[in-house]
Amino acid sequence: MRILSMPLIVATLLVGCREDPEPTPSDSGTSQQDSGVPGDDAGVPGDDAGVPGDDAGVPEDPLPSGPPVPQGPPNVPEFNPAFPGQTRAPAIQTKTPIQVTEIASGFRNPWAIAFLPDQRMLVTEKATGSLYIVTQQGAKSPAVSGLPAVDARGQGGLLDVEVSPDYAESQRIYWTYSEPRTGGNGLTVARARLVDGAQPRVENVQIIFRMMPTLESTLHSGGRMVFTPDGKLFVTLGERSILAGRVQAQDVKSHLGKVVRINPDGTVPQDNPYLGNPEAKPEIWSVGHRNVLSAALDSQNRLWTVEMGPQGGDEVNLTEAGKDYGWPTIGYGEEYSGAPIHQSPQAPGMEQPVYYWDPVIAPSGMTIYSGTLFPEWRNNLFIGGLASQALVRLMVRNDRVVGEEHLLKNLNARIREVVQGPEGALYLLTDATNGKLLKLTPQ
Ligand SMILES: [Ca+2]
Repeated sequence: MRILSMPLIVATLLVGCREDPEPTPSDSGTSQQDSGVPGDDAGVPGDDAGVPGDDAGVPEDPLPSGPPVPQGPPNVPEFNPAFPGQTRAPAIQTKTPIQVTEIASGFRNPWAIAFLPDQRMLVTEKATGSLYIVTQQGAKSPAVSGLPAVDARGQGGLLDVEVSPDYAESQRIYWTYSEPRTGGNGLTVARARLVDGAQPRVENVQIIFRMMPTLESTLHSGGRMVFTPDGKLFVTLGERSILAGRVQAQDVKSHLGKVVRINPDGTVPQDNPYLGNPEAKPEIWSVGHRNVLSAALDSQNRLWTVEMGPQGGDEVNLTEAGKDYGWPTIGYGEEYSGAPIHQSPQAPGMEQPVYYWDPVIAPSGMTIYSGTLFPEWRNNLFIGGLASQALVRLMVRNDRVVGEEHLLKNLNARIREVVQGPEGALYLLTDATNGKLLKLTPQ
């Protein structure tokens, strides 16, 4: 394990991070143009935003003001935000000096981290379909045996992993993957008992959810999972990118382009929002998503998601039961070819994102900070940025984004995953053929 201050780690991390596979169209976003013009001021909240913060009774600092994070011009300048602060919030800067520690490296395109009760980590590798147990000192187990085969092409492979809330009794873990199937592939959720030890394995593998219908596509798998304190499991899904899938994002007879909510055994909670519609897939929680790659609960246990949008259309959504988040009918972006997708970014009956990026950050992974190591980060959203090669921090007040920061730009690394460890540090994975597991603590 190496402990490096921010300037020193740059040289270390430059090695290997340029070996990335060619980004897929929806990952590629825009090239980074830090010298670009700040853009218009549409995202700057006005003086009317002097709202109380999340923590009642705690005096808040004044809301940030000033220019946004430097970024290129918008891809779709003709679309205007629905409200002030919906994009290009004022740039903010973390005051606490950050120490970046490299715990381990040599992961081939790692995707997700989950913490075991003893602070060891489960780490998935997307393309190899391998799962590892990694200690805080960086020791990596042999690959856990017994996981089913994955369709590793494109954005498929082994994706998220979660530790069951009752792990101490059950030793259960959950994972998502692109499952090879007759007629194509699809996002599947499995669970099993982890048998720990020198040669770890899983036993009693059970498939608890299959995204349907099966289609032949290597794109837009979604795949993030979030357990809730009331014992439910959210799973985020994509619409497979191909036209046959994209149109199903609005179709409740299909799982494509949805967030779903299931019980941990795969059965349907009896308060799910579409149970009154006999044609609807009963697992559906929300509709109209493109490719949801980030999900986390806030301090009120509400589900926030970030979805990979088209060119100029990544969005943050407060993802509520039975609501329609618009894709592909509305949105702020355009096709990567530059062709228009939407007549308008807004429509009655469809939800507006809390925030969007044009140009995109290419999001993946998210945590909402609740630790004590960085008090200034409390309740902030942290989102991994792929094309943006940044850890994106959003300051939120009253469900509006009031400040944005792009951290770790000097690493020049695609950030795939960000999770908060039990002690309040942030843990990251970089997306590269030599992917790294990093830890952020105060210096
Ligand atoms: Ca949307």
